Amino acid sequence: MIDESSYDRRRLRQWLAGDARADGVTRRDMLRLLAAAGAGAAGVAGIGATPAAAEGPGIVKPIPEDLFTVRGTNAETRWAALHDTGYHTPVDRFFVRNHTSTPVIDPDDWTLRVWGSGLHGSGAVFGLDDLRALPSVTLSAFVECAGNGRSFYATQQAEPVSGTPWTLGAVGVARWRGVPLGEVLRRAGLGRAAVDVMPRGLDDEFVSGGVNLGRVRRPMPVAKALDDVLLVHEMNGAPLPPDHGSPVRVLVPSWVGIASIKWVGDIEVSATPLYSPWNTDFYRLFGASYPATGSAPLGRQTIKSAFELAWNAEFGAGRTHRLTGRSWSGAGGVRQVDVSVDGGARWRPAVLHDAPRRHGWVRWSYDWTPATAGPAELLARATDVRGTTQPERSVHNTQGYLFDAVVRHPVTVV
Ligand SMILES: Nc1nc2c(c(=O)[nH]1)N[C@H]1C(S)=C(S)[C@@H](COP(=O)(O)O)O[C@H]1N2
Ligand SMILES: [Mo]
Repeated sequence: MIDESSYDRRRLRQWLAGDARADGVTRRDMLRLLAAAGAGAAGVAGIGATPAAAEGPGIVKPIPEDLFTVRGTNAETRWAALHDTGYHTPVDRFFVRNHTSTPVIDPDDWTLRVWGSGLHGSGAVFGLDDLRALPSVTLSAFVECAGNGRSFYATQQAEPVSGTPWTLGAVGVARWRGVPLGEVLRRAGLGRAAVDVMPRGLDDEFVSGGVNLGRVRRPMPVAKALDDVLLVHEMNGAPLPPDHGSPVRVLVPSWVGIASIKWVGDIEVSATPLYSPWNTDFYRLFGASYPATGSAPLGRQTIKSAFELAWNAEFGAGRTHRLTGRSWSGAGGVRQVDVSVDGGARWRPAVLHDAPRRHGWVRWSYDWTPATAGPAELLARATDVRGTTQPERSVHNTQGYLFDAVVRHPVTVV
């Protein structure tokens, strides 16, 4: 297990000593981080700039209205569209989160360069065939945006947040196949001095608030890179599709989606700590409940539940309806789900259709016979294998990350 706050403090000490690199990170961010390392120092409580709006989503696959809600450059899965699907989310309804747009990369031209001061020699270059020739493993895991559920900070808690106003559809579970990142790093000459590993995407540079932040990239500690991270070339038994990172993406199981860099083109392995805007300005928690200088960079996802239902779905009174949904947690599998059909007054257990699964979700169902016509609120509350239960309220952060509270799902009984 990586202790992220001690990791962060160590990096800051190294940066102070002139040992850390931070290309594309502003002086303001570094000052904020340095203040975070000191006890109670005043800092700038910054809100990361919101990604620039695009004219339309640069997404390659069809994104029909019955399956997706378009949000800027992104497409959110409609939960009702998952109702009749199996454990894995089909590609035709898997959410897409793009900082810019999907690049179309010829797999024959693609290479992965592994380089940096954390290697013995000059590094290595892998083509797709080289990568596929290495031993691959298969893993079912969710990819979920750190901001999934963000809109409920505003709608349920009356708290403003910045960023894409996702409901609960910025998550999907796929069957990924790929090569352990550790295998590739070792073949590239991983040295004992390596501390950080930073994959970078081949998509366009990301411009935010008029500032070019460069290509999407985010460092992770070398211990995490060697643990369970994959370089994925297949999704649900087929070559990785363009929108999900073709030909190769990183998969960091159970971590916030930004860690799983798509269209990876190079990986820096560094003997000195690395920073990028994606672990300084973005993907940290800022707000009244956090140090003025922000939390440690986000790692694991939180716990959530969703009904496989449209908002304001209609149900006939006096008949029995089988409600279905899914719950998941970045801290291990979900072991129990309780449902309330009366706005949270009484709770009864749902029937689970999957055993708790690390990195995955559990499907569940609940039979409901509404007696009288009128509006109702359905609630689902998960408990994971560590005993963590979804709270009634989420602790606010300015960028609306890691929403974990029970969502109140409005329906109408007719
Ligand atoms: N190169 C690159 N990688 C990226 C992104 C991106 O815009 N560019 N978006 C990240 C974010 S914020 C998320 S939530 C996931 C989304 O993965 P998906 O589009 O396959 O669902 O990809 C991550 N990897
Ligand atoms: Mo994300």
